[in-house]
Amino acid sequence: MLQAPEKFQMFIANRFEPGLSGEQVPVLNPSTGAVFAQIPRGNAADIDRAVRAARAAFDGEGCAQGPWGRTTATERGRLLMKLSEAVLRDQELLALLEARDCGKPLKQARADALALARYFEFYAGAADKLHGQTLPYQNGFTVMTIREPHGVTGHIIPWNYPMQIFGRSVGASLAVGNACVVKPAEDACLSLLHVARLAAEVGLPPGALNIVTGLGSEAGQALSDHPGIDHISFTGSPETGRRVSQSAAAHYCPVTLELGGKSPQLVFADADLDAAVPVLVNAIIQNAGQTCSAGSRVLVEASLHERLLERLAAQFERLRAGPAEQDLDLGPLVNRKQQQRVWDFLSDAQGSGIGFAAQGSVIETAPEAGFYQAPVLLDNVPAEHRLAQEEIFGPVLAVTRFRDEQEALRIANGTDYGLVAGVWTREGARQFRLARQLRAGQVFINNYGAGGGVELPFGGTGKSGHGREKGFEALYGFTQLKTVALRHD
Ligand code: TXE
Repeated sequence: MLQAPEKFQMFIANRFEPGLSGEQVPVLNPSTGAVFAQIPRGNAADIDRAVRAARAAFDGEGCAQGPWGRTTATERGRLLMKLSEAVLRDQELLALLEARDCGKPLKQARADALALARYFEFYAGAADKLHGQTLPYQNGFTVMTIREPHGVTGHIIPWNYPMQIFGRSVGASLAVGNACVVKPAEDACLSLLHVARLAAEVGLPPGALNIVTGLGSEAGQALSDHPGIDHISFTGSPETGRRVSQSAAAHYCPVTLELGGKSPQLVFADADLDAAVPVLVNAIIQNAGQTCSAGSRVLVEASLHERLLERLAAQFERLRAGPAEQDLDLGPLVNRKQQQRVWDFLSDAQGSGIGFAAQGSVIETAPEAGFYQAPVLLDNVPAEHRLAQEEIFGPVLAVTRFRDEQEALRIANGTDYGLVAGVWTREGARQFRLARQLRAGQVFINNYGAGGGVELPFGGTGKSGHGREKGFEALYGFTQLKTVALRHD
């Protein structure tokens, strides 16, 4: 018997609510293509209610601060620590929700839940360690700087790593005392609604965290337009990022943008291939290539090309994609649109005579209506071709040859993006030279962290966006600096 789709609700001021329009958005399981849940189709009025709840938590009435605005840094740290523990307790449930909602293999979904707990833990510890300074000035003055929260922050979260991106942005923002309004992606919000339940359970006051579900063009747009929002952090496509920036600019709202990349890994002839090959492969198949920091280009020194290609091809041939719960190398892509996008790039490769050097497979029992894509290794992709220039966001790795270090650098820096880069070489001076010259927010030498750990600042340049999230650095972005000059002579 067919089960009716489960109905989820949005979260405003610590209450789950259906949304004012009463309309729903269907939620598909990417592993089967079937609808299994519904979420409220939030609109501008729902966003407005959420912003008001957040403002009441932060500002309170009249001149008094609200219950969240009044919390001390230590209290916020303790709450975040409790939230981290609650996430760990419910890790398996969160992983199952995420696997069903986004198609992630279970081990990836579990790792994401663990990372979410780790973000809350990290920012719990950081909450009361964000200091201002005292500054030398004229005689008879004491001058200090104070880091203050923006007030109410908006968070537009994509579907590829909902828990991790929520953790890095909402965790840091709550730690410094902002109240948050979150608009998760329509394709992936169920795990975050459970985290909201946990936030209320551990004692976050009503309005400190609000989640409005719905479509990007409606709820997301309304959030970026809302004048009650004091800062927006957005992760998603460059096109939507630009639109969000334009809307925010209309009310002078600062924006942090993380817009993905076309991250290169440079492999020189002296590289340790045993160490490099599994990392190169994982950097493109993790989350089926739907990772902003995916290592989607391998640039290889010509003399190593044949040997490296052989080893990459051998690994690609063994990769298998299948339903999330089977926990194979890859799950499905998130939706039909993403699958079509990858197909378009691959047919372009065929049309341009770019060779498929190797392909993995989709297991035979995978449901036909699921959004599967076998991993593909493309060889000799010209550096100017759109396959080497544009973000595919699927399990497609483009290999391009270079003659020498200068050419490698030119190709690596030759896209509009600049998020992450990897370098594989044993030569020390070259490691340093490239670390300095590569246009990227993160450079990994003889490893590749796909964004790195919770502790490492992350963000890009150019079309990859601006601002830094993660690590202690994120706390600066979620605060503004006030200078106080006190005259006492
Ligand atoms: O992104 P969108 P899409 C890239 C990746 C992918 C492509 C398209 O290349 O193939 O973008 O994905 C919300 N105002 N990345 O179409 O539209 C939307 O609801 C405010 C890279 O899914 O940018 C979702 O919550 N918000 C990336 C979020 O924006 C709006 C992760 C992202 O959706 C909005 C995802 C609007 N007008 C995609 N329209 C990364 N950097 O990791 C949509 N949204």
